[in-house]
Amino acid sequence: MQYLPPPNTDKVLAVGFGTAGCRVLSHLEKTNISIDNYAYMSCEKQDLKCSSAGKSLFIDIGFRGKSTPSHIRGVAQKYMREIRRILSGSRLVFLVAGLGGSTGSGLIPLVAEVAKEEGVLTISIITMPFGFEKSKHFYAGVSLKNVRKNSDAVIIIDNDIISSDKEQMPISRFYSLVNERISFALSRIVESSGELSVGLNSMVDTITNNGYTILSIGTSSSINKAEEATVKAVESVYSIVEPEEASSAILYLVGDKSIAANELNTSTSRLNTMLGKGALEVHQGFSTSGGETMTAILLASGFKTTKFDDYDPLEKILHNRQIDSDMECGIDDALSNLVQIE
Ligand SMILES: Nc1nc2c(ncn2[C@@H]2O[C@H](COP(=O)(O)OP(=O)(O)O)[C@@H](O)[C@H]2O)c(=O)[nH]1
Ligand SMILES: [Mg+2]
Repeated sequence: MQYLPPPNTDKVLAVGFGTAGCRVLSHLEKTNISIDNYAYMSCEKQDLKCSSAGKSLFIDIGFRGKSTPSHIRGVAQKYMREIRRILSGSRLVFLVAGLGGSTGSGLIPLVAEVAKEEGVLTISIITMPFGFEKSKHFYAGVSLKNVRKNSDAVIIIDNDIISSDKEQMPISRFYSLVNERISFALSRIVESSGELSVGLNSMVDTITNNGYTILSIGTSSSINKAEEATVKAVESVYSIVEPEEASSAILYLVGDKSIAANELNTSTSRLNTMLGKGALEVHQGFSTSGGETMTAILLASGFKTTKFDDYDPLEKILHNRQIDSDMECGIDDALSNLVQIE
């Protein structure tokens, strides 16, 4: 009997969930990054308009005012066949969501679990809520833990950090700018272009290590701009994780044609003194297609915990002992109020 391989097993898929997930993914789609297929899933039809050529799956929760992540996960059980169909045949999937709301926080851990069952390498890319969005922290913390359990790698983007220099900007432009930055950073690392490229395979190698990965960006126009941009990117990470826990990193510099070899050298040496315990494995890339301002894109990886783990108060009380396998279920409304009386 002739052996026929399953169709499209070499494909790379990206799926966006909820409002933030769909918006970030649609920005990424516009960068022409080397992703073969796109899919969008949400309970709000508006989010699915982000999709141009991609597939979209509307999860119909009816007309409820406020929903919860576990309720949405429950409704999504009816769509399991469609979800498996979207995932099947992919070698690698990027799952993208903004945690803290109900849709993304509910769906991303569920789909990560299904992807694991289907044997698809799963990289979750998540944004964490702003510091002022206190009522969103609990759902985000619980979801983050479940995402990690079912993903081969988790890239965390802190909305506060990625936008820290743009707080004065009108809110209508704000999310769009944040999303542009995220997709710019990820596409530069994944795409195999520039004078020295990193590429998808090296990225996957660097971040699949059972720890969290943090994405940050630093910019500078000073004389030592490569080094200063690098230092800024690393310092952002300090507020989220324990820097010594880093085991690997990707540093990608984008500047103009005046980047000198020794600048790359100094930036990497500086990175080694600031992250890890002297044995940081650094992957470097650079491109001279940018402007006068130097941008350092950093993916730092291997962190066992982050400040966001404290967003789930149950974790501290129970120390990894679970009430049941779907912990939010039934108690999530009561517990989301806990955050507000801290
Ligand atoms: N980076 C980014 N974050 C967003 C965007 N839209 C919403 N968020 C944040 O994402 C979190 C979840 O919100 P949302 O995506 O609306 O929830 P969901 O639709 O229920 O999954 C909140 O902390 C928002 O501040 C966006 O376009 N970009
Ligand atoms: Mg929404």
